[in-house]
Amino acid sequence: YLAEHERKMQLTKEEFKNRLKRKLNDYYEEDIDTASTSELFAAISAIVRDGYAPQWRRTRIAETKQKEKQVYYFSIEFLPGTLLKSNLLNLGWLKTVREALSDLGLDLDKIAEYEPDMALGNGGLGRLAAAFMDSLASTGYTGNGNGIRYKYGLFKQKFVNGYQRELPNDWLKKEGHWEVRRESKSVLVRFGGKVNMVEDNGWLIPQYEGERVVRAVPYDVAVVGYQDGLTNTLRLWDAEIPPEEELNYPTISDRRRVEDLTSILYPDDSNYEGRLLRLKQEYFFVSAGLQSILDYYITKLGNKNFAQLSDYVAVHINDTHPAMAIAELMRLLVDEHRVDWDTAWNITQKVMSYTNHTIMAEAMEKWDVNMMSELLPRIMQIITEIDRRYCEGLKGRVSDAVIDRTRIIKNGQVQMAHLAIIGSHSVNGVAALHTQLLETEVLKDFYNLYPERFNNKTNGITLRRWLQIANPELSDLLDQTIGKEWRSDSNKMLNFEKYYHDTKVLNQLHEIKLDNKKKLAKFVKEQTGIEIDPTAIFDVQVKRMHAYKRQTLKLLHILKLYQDLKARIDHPKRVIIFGAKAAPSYVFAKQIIKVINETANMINNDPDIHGKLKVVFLENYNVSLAEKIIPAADISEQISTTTKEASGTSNMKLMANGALTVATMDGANIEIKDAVGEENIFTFGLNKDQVYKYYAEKSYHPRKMYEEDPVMKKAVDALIDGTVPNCSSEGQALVNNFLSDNEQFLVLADFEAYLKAQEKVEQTWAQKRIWQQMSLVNIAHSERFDSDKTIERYAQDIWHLKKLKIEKVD
Ligand code: 26V
Repeated sequence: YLAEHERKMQLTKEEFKNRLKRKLNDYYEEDIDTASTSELFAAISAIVRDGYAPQWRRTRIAETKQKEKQVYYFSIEFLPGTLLKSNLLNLGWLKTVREALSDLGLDLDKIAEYEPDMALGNGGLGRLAAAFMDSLASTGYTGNGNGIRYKYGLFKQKFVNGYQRELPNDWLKKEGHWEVRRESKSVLVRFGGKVNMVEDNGWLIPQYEGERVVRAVPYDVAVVGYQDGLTNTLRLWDAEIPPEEELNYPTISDRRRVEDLTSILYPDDSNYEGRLLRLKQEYFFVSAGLQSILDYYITKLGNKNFAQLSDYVAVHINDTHPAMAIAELMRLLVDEHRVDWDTAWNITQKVMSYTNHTIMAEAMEKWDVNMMSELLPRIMQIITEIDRRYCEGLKGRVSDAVIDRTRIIKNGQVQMAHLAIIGSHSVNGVAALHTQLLETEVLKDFYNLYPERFNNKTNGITLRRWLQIANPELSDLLDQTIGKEWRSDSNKMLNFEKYYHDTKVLNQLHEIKLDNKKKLAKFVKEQTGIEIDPTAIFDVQVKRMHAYKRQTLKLLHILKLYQDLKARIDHPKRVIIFGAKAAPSYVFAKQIIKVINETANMINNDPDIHGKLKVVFLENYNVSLAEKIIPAADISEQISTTTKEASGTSNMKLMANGALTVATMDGANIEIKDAVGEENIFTFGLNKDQVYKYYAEKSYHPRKMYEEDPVMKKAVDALIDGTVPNCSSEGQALVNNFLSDNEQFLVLADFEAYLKAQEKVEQTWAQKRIWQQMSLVNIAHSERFDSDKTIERYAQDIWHLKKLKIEKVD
């Protein structure tokens, strides 16, 4: 193993070149000048793995020695993107390696492009989990990720005739993986069969009959902390047939069923479907994770006293998907380790904490009791008992109606959010407004019962990725102005505000943005053939395609601009850039994609408007594409219906890169406004009370708005009067939706206010200096959304962690 100082000091360019030569030779019998990009990538990633190996080992040793409490972040999604550059950055090697490669006539960025995104997540929730992994290691806390090693990541999106097509994302096929298979840490997970309770020494224990046993094999990915951070572990589980059970899986389809367990990531993040395979996945990774935690507790920590478990272990439930952890921990404690129920329940509540990521009713998980009884008979018994005791405990203390509304099992379904709240000591929302809505609306009954459990933890982002890696030019400017300390201490970014009147810095900001826009323009040209002008306003909306996020409001704005330009009403040059995947089964979201693509095609090819407006919908939005788009954005579109976006995180990334936000007062947008001040953001639209008033009074009548507002009418009509070609049925579907009294997202209600906000954008754009000043303020204040800070708050308030001390080794 390399010693610490060796790791840091001795990776000179020469040493790196030697190691590269050696690896290429050992692995492929190639030289640097004959190696392919994939071979170079594999060799460099191997050097990086060697680089963090000693630190990874030392972190593990320190953990067992110091026995500090550890958090296990249970999440059905982790979305790290690519790891080469972030591992290099965190090791402190990025600059050296970039320069060494450049000496050899090689380009690190080109080689890094080879790496497939680790896209084991849909969007915000999975990306947040990855950010938290990075921040835990970087701030010095031992945190472990626990999830699923999906064979196929989130689907690859293609457009064919403007329609979304989904292709498999076979990310494991490529070379140079970061993961390490740890077969010795495998555990067994049981499904189905019958359970009989039998007495054993006065203890009722379950006897299983005819159940299926699956082997969970962990693949560990190192999470390298920044500079002197720790190297933690993201443990992803794969399902295999246990060698000793081979005979019980005689047919191909039997075997296939085991493989299927970890084969696909469900690509829907908005609509709950009670699919059996999903339930299997949830139990699979939860059970495997908890078993390995208890194994570690018993063997490594040498502890059999489970009453102290919460002094050593925190388990975090990321949305409801892992909520079965509560029942599974009860099962392990009561059945396997013979802890009495009350003690076990006490331990479980102290160990577990839960984050809610959405208030959308259609995304709330509820499992059918029959399905669960069949797949997980013992777990269902345990949940039934938890529910029985919950109801009994409240009887006479609160009204029957409250008990009925909050209990876990109702109408033949298991309410997973209720299980998560009842079985844990902390429930948090992901932005101030979201938490407030949980307390006063969505989870009001629970808040009345357990106010002390509720708390807010506004989301954050890894500035390391979104600034240091994605925007090296801006990072350099920060170095030159405020010094380098911001890279490890984001508070220092506030000092950037001191340059508010510094013309030179403001101009540099402008130049950097222009440069990033040129790069993106080149990429857009290569990808789509569309020419875009880097001096135009780059107006960006990147996030999942969803009705509540209202890409449709942006679409209506585009149509209005187009109609103006056709009528010789001038506007500043603008390029609208979308990136968004739709869930494959989400028909309306796919219709929006088709209509936007046809609108783009029409506008981009209309000579009448002299290229003053362009619309670019880039395929396959993912973390890597985000790293290209976000540094080039002038405008950040955050236009969800107020109350619907729990937090949002693209808003934070765009802000950090100097884009100005156009926003409804939803999610974390409110906190962005608080940070930068009203004068440095463009806000608009209905507030939460107005939104709830429409719902309560059923007073939303969009057709009237449409009839009375000729500008709105004209923009909406463009979708059905033949203006936008080749999408009459999809256009009609959008219009029917806009005009329905049941349209929940109130698109037309915000139309006029949105246009006004966009007019203000245009006026500000004309005042270049003011624009740069606003941009500067946004960059400076993005420090507030550093996920290192978010993680400190989780560590203090929820998990009660202490930092690990890593001994320096010579
Ligand atoms: C939900 C569901 C519900 C139906 C079953 C499948 C499934 C899969 C994933 C999800 C997660 C959706 C929740 C989510 O991603 N929420 C987003 O979380 C971000 C991080 O907290 C937050 O910034 C976004 O506002 C919120 O939409």
